[in-house]
Amino acid sequence: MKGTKQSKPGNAGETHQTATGREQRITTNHGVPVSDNQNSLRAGSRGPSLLEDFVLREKIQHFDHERIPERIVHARGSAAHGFFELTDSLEEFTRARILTEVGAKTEVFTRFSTVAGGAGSVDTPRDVRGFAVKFYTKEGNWDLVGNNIPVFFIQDAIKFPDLIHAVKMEADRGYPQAASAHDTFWDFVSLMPEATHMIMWAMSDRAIPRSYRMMEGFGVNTFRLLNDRDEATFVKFHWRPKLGTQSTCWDEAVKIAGADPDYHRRDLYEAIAAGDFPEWEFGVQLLSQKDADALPFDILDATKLIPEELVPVRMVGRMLLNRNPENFFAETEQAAFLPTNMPPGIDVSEDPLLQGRLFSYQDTQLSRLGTVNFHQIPINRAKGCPFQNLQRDGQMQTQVFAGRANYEPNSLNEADEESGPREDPRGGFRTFAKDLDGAKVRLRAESFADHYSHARLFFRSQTEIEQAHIASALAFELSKVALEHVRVRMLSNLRNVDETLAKRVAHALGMPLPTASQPALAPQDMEASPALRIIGKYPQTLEGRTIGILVTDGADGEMINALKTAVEAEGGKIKIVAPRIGGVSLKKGGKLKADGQLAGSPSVIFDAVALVLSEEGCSDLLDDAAALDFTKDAFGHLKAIGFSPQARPLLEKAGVFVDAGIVALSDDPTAVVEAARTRQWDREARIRSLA
Ligand code: HDE
Repeated sequence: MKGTKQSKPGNAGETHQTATGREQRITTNHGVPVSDNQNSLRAGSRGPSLLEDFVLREKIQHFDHERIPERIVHARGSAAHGFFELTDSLEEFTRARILTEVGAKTEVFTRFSTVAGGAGSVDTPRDVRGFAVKFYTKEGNWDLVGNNIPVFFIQDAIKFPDLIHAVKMEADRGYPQAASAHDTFWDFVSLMPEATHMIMWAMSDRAIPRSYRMMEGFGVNTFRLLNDRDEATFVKFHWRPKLGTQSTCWDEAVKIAGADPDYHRRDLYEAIAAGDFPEWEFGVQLLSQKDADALPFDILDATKLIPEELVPVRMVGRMLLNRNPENFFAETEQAAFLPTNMPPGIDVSEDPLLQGRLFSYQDTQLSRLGTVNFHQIPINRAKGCPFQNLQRDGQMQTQVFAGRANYEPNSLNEADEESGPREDPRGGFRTFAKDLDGAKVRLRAESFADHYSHARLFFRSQTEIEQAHIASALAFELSKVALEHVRVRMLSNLRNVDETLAKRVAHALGMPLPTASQPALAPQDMEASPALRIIGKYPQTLEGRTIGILVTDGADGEMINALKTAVEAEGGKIKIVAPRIGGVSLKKGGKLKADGQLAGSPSVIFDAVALVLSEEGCSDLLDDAAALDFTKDAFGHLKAIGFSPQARPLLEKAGVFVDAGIVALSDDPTAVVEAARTRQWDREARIRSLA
């Protein structure tokens, strides 16, 4: 039998030493050592493979089954480990120890996600973002499964499958992926006026975040806190990012999708790996039943928010994410978040959206993770408080429960046998004893009938720039809707939100303004809530921001160094972009390594840029579309641009005109730092026609 043995270089010995010095050899799943991981067993060196080869079969069979169904919503996500620390006790309102033990640190696992796209879709579509936190508390897991938008599209869980069917790729054609700009989504929401408030948020810059680290989080639904005396207080949960809430520009988000589909995933992973741990403050809005009754809307209706100006957000804790998962599948993919995971002292409200969620999340894990024992997967296991009950068996049971005590009550202890755990009437989870009466009905409460006041409140609370972005996003999305009657219906609804908004969108679409639709309840004007804005609120800092420096051969190394020092001193990062990945030769000699090659590192992936070019280098770049796009896009996306004097011709060819964000580096290479702390909002009206 002729043939040679194919083996991997460096793997010639019988065993392999790992980095930690442990001797390791490959085995089958059942522990049998494998002698050859390169060649399958075959009849002769060129003959067919043999069924007998259990090593090959096991390996391929495992591979064939390595995927599990992706989440039906929120399929694409990224997560990190960290901790939660309470800074202010809520003892008066709750007996949940996680909210009463000031200074105690509780492990968390937090997953951020998009909603509509599949697991392999891009990170930057216009979409809501999931913000799910699993707290491993001493009294069992608490999953606060929220979003980056405090309200929702629908009031009743029974409409959720319709909403998701409508937004996901259309049933016959299988597209568009991860996009709401299509017929079926707008058909559905235009027929569901209750969605209008959420539409305002989804069309705002909140739906195109700059980073997972720069998003607010909200529990959305109203929950209850229960104290020792079982007295209830309504609560809304909030997360506030330390870096402020920041967004991309729409054109930028679209281009990032091509330049780096993993933009948010990479950003989170790299920040944590570099020790820039993202942090959020944790806050609560607390309301008694009396407070709730005094509000002009129903707090059980998830399409409404409670303006902070009416009920302030009390900051009581913080969350720091400081460890990346070691295995994406085992941790991020297998994490199962359930709104029903609540420690004693936290309880649900009668919000009909939340009520449906209480069923769905537990249920969906059965098809996703395949077993009722998904709570035994390490990422889902209660850590602060090991679970013990009398549930037994089931697929993938990993625990070996000893003894006969799998039922209760029992008196096995009287025979000196293990008798198993017992209920805890005082310390265990208790439900708020809400008085209920009334007939069984399928009715939407009258207090849910106002569909436009909060949409109006949100729109009118925005800055002018943010209003223009909402109007433009509506015009963009509706322009992708081929069914004209859907566009008309949406415009009719918008007239109930704000007359000028409807006019602007109609004008941008080139359509006449239709008559307003008839609202179930006439919208009310509410006091504007500046807290709902983003612009003007985030901290002016380079923390979390990256400056891309485009360099060529002959670039001024001292200028680059001075800029680098200034940026890093403020907590920012720089990345060197060069025409070739090998880097460039500097003016005074020496090489500068590149972090990215120009064509693969467009300016959309940076927060600000600098062009540090030599005269010859600049002249070469004048005919390079990548260099022109780098410059033009940085300008178009309202970014600061620092430049060496030799870079002027490139700026001119790219159509850049001078404003506060265009900064010469010749006198002071650090001069661009101030402008790089934010976007140049004032530039926008001069370069883009917004609706
Ligand atoms: Fe979810 N949602 N949802 N949702 N949701 C899921 O559960 C559902 C809603 C949210 O990172 C699913 O484990 C219903 C609101 C997040 O793993 C599923 C309704 C909010 C995540 C499900 C809602 C959310 C999910 C799919 C209407 C903000 C990702 C996979 C009644 C408060 C969690 C899974 C993660 C995931 C059902 C509405 C947030 C199908 C029925 C409102 C962040 O069970």
